[in-house]
Amino acid sequence: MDKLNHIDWSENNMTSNVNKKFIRALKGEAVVPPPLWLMRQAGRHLEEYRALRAKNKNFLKFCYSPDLATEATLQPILRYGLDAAILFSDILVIPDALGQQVEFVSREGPKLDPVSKAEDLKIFDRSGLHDHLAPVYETITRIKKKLPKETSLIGFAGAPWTVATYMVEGGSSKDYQKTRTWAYQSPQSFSMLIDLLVDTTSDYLIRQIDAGVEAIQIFDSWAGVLPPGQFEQWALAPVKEIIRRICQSHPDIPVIGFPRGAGFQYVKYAKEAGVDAVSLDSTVPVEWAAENIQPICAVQGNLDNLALLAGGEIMEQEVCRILQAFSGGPFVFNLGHGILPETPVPHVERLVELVRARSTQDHG
Ligand code: 1CP
Repeated sequence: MDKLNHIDWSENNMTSNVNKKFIRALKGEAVVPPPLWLMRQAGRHLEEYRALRAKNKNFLKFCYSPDLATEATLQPILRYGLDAAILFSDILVIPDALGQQVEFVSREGPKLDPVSKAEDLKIFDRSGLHDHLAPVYETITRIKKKLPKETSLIGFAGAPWTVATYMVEGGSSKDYQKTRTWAYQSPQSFSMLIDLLVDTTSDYLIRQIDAGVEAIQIFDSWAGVLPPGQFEQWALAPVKEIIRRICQSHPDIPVIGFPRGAGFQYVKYAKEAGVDAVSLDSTVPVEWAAENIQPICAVQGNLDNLALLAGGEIMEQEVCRILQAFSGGPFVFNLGHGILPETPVPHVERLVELVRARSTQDHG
């Protein structure tokens, strides 16, 4: 890992955030070459992660172990020297902290004891939220002590809509039928669940910032299944309210919104949610986004995670296309969705090399 020699590993704590490449790009600067991080950069594509994870079979316990979560967060930084680290945790710690039964079953994914009506929400108890999530805040403190000083730390949460789908469906879903039917048939009672998630998610993110994260990403992985009116009500409005609350106490912390699959609605979201940046999934045409979104806010994305998995010439072409389209404005290089576990490490190394090798002239 010779390439790490140039990195300054002195304590990250006292460094001003605003000079970091990643933060500058989120605040609207066209940084060349663009800062780079990858969704799910920590995780199963790394053998060191698989080895660490083998030490704790229970995924939630793993997330709540400051030692293990700190190490998992730092692993991709050590290996690739990326511009931002993302806190190792999961979006489902919120239902877990509220008292819903949550379990991660190996090879099947998350399983929750589902809720389906207003009455069911009575089991949720916000009083112990921060005690339950204290290990996450402790993890942030530890990461900050170990992170290279030019690397930013991203905190995150799931958007209320996406977290609600897991709480109502009882796990991953193909059609979100239960959640969407509840939202159509009884919007008042469904909004009680969304409001609860707005309250807890805002508090949780504010605590993450207090503990030291320098930017926030809000993952709305399943926003794309909502038609326009529903998107506005259940994806856009709750995220807007969370960002309003974050801004009240921390006006300078940049927020990235990721309404995955939002299509044309990305524009409305970029204009109205209060985000500093939007993360674009791989279906968004880059020229369209450069013209219609980049003038509103910074953009992040949008390499197809399967192009990264495939590697070779096609990956190189795709990386070039994205860099060319976005090089004139504020941009953070990333994938359109998380790294797949089967992705070979040399493909990621090549990607980092390609993005870093770019200069303004290359795009001229
Ligand atoms: O076996 C394992 O080790 C678990 C695999 C895994 C990992 C590495 C899960 C289970 N979660 C995570 C970590 C994680 N999750 C991170 C931090 C690591 C990083 O990004 O480097 C983050 C930001 C998340 C966010 C997350 N969890 C999202 C939103 C982003 C996205 O990918 O859309 C979602 C939807 C989840 C839920 C989740 N967590 C894990 C699984 C299997 C699932 C279900 C995914 C699905 O329904 O398709």
